[in-house]
Amino acid sequence: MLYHLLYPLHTHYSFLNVFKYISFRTFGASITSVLLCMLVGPSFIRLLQKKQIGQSIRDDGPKSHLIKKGTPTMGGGLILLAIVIPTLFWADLTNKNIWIALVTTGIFGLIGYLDDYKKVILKNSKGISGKTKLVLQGLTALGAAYAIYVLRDTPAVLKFPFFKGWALDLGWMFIPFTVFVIVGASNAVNLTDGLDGLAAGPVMTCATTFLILAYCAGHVKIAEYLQIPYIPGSGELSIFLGTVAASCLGFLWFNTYPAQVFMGDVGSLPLGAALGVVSVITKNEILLALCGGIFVLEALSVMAQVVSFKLTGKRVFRMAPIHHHFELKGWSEPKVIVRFWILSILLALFTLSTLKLR
Ligand code: 57M
Repeated sequence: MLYHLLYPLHTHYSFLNVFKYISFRTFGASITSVLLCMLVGPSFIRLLQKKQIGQSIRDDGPKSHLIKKGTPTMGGGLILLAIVIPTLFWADLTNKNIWIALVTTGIFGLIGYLDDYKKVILKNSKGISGKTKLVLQGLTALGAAYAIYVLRDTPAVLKFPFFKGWALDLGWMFIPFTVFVIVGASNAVNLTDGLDGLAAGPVMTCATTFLILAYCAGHVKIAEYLQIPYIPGSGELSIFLGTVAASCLGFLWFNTYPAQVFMGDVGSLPLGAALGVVSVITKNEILLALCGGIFVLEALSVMAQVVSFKLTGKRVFRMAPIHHHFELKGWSEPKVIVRFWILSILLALFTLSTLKLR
């Protein structure tokens, strides 16, 4: 909105020319997002406490989690506010990528809200059924995939890091592949959100990494120099990703160990979907799996545990997802969290290095 209101005035007030720059508006949106979280956070948490929106704790989990009973949850509503409002405020609202990312994130947030509402407020521990959740996520991702496919400016190909010349033409397979990426990313972040700040940290590093990737892909000269696909209009996604990273940073102020609030599905599902949809628009699906390696590890640990238990009756891990395995090995919760953050930062740095490695 600011872009549309103030940039046209640069002919009269030259300093307003700064609103033309994506970099400036990304910083503006990010700072707005963090401040929104920090300022609104305390009253948001008090509201959750007043409405008794507290986490119930399964008794089959790590015993150390029982103390967390009643911790306010659904704090993801604050994250969504800190993404949507600053993006609407600072981004170019004629940019189709901004709307695809915002609408997808918003609908996944609604799906998460419905699940949390049923679990926490209606006290139905199952929430909405796994099948219903998957169908709603699939339909939303299908809409996003169709919009990206129809509105794309470049061929629907899968790009590979390190092999810049390679491009796999997906054709109509682009649609189901995109659905898999968005739904997979959303649920992987959801599974990861099982320790204080364990999801927010890696989402922050991934969003920051993709902010840089989106900026490069949207800049014709930089894209040419780095030999990556030039995706017209993808640079504007840096503003959206800046709010995703900044909202996680702001939320982490309250979600860090010992957490005052959990994000709930209303936070974890849209955060994963946001990373998924941006990775498809910028043709970096494989880099998402690399940068989001923590999410991949968490999801694979569950798959391995369930398959192994079903086939052999034996567990691969002491408990899945893998963060619980380390807890049961005797690592303190902060130790598990910070070590996963360290791995996430290393994966982000390696992901960025692929821009130059070819
Ligand atoms: C998402 N939710 C946390 C919180 C958060 C198939 C199976 C692997 C599914 C999985 C599952 O239920 N996943 C759901 C993870 C939950 O967090 C809430 O959920 C939101 C995210 N969706 O925002 O509202 C618990 O996580 C802890 N937590 C924190 N700090 C945070 O900042 O401490 C969350 C955020 C919270 C709190 O304790 O209650 C979760 O873990 O459920 N199931 C599991 O992950 C369970 N594992 C399991 O069953 N493993 C089995 C098989 C099926 C793989 C096995 O290993 O044999 C574990 N989770 C729980 N109890 N709660 C272990 C049992």
